[in-house]
Amino acid sequence: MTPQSGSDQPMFALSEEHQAIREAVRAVCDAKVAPFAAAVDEEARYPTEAAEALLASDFHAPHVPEEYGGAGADALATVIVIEEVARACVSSSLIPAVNKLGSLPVMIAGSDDLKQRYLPRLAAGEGGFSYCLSEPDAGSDAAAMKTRAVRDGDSWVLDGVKRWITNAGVSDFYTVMAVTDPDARTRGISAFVVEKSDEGVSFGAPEKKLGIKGSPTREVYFDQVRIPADRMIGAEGTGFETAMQTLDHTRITIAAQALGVAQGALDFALGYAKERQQFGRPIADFQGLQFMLADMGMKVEAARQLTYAAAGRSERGDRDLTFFGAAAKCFASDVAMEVTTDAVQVLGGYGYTRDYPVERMMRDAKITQIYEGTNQVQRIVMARQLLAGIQSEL
Ligand code: COS
Repeated sequence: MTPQSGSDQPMFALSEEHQAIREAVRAVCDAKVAPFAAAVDEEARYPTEAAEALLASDFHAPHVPEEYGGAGADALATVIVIEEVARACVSSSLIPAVNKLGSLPVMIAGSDDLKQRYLPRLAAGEGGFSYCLSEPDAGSDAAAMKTRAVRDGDSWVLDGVKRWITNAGVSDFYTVMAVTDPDARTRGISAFVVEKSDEGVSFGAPEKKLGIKGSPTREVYFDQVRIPADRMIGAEGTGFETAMQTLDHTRITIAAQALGVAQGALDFALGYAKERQQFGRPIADFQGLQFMLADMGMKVEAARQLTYAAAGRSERGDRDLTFFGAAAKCFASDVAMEVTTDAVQVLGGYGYTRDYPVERMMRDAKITQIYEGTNQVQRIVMARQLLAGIQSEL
């Protein structure tokens, strides 16, 4: 019997809707994001132009479902949005990526009331959403957090410090993981929504970073922050599980950033190689360069296929999502580092200067190997899934 796909749609191809989303985002990015990327990096300033353009076109938090006033983009469409923004400016791609990261705990485990209270405001652009898990001494070992939440009548009172918080100070809403039972380790952690305007919330100085300089990263301080008990996300003690489930989905958005910046570097290197003349002809004529470009293109495409396959798992909530989320993030970010470094090499001395965008892309790519879990943590996650016998669901 001959296998049939059962539709006119070619197998493993994007739908017309997904292709249309890519074209729409690319048009916005070409006009309103790419032209400011170098200045945003140079001045280490918030990408205001990109933020406004993404909001105006409903790409700032595309994952919010339509029932809450959002664009209702599925996981693959959200990946495409983030990929395309990152192709132009990685700092700007953190706007849709972190809005998903911060709000997903509410979508996964929050009460209907919490969803109604926060998701429409996020969709309308009335406030961004950040995610507060890491602390100065709790990075890879996230469960070692010390931020405390203590029940007092109808309130919880939070005390502690979160570190490496993307869009801290810019976002109005924060998902905060805090210890509610110090004796129960991961089962003694709970998740809460904290607002920037809550008394006792403040922010540290912006970190001086190697890359993604347009995306503010600051500490968040909680000094006796009293919030109503109904701001807890899900049941008491489920915060760590919610945090890990969230990362299963959002590590794919980091893969999308990595894919986007790698594609941006490849596109620039291809154009340059055709223009740049040495020994009386374009350097693209030389096989040594052609082999590099071929490897770059091959790796980008492999990263894309794995990332899109992972997005399908995220959308369906497949059993093998944890493996695929970690694999896509790890693989695509390693590819991004290799491809952006090779792009600098293709441009030679010019690539090493800030007159060209590839050194920025190389610096920006590095963070994708580190945040939302280092690639060493991703390998721990993958190995545990393999050893637990969780098979790929083709
Ligand atoms: N989905 C649902 N539940 C999960 C889960 C997942 N993906 N991963 C872990 N859990 C649950 C486990 O099932 C376990 O529950 P029980 O106690 O009921 O058995 C609990 O969470 C603890 O899991 P585990 O024992 O694996 O926790 P560890 O302390 O060993 O931590 C790692 C595991 C290292 C994977 C985790 O701490 C991690 O991902 N660290 C990196 C954090 C990170 O990405 N930081 C970036 C912050 S965002 S920039």
